Amino acid sequence: MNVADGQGRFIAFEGGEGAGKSTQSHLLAGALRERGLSVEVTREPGGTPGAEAIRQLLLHPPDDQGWGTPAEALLFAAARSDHVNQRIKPALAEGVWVVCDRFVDSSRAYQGGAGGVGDDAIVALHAFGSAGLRPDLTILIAVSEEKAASRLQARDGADNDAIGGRSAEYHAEVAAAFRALADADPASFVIVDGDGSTKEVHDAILEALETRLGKLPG
Ligand code: T5A
Repeated sequence: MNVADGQGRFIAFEGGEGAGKSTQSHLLAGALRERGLSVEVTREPGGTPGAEAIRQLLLHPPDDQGWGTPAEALLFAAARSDHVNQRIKPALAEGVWVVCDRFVDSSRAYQGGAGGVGDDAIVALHAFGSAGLRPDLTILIAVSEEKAASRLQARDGADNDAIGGRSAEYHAEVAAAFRALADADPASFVIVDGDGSTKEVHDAILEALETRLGKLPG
């Protein structure tokens, strides 16, 4: 398969906090642009004004009680619906590549898995809100707990949002849920080792992308 066919592709990055998703999203977008492709980088929750407003509510809830997991799942799904319909689908329709820092598999791992809402509920919300849109490829960046913790400590110190600040057990369940999703659906996912240097991880991502989607131009 040749990806220089003028059609957009939808690439999502997944993984826990500090895995390097945001860093690698921008590096991948740069590499694709160098090859003459038109690329948009976006993120979840967020990516549109409405979804960015919901992001604030989710990561900084208005009261100490925070959201219950079902409400949290609904808010993520609402943000995603807006993002998909206002931004992702129109970009893909114009032949633009969309590189997204987190997508529905984050809801499946956090709210569905670690939060206990269950996968069926998340998939049903996604079917309703976003017509079940799946990325062409989901890149799961897997890092050791120690690496992620030391990167986050170096960047954020003790600063945390409402979800990032949850217990180590919660985050271990998230990591296990991501791994289980990827193992169950190898056609959708590629798992990349994120423990190496930024360049090593970037090179591994480019190689995986070409193996799975086809040779890039240039
Ligand atoms: N969430 C999200 C849900 O619960 N359900 C959902 O459906 C969705 C969509 C979002 C939160 O919401 C939750 C998950 C999250 O808790 P966020 O801030 O958007 O929050 O996402 P985070 O994953 O928390 O973002 P992070 O920035 O913490 O993680 P990244 O993007 O994986 O990491 P990145 O690239 O910013 O790198 C972190 C630090 O490490 C360095 C970077 O320079 C940076 O300082 N770094 C490296 N250092 C050495 N070697 C490397 N290879 C490095 N790669 C990065």
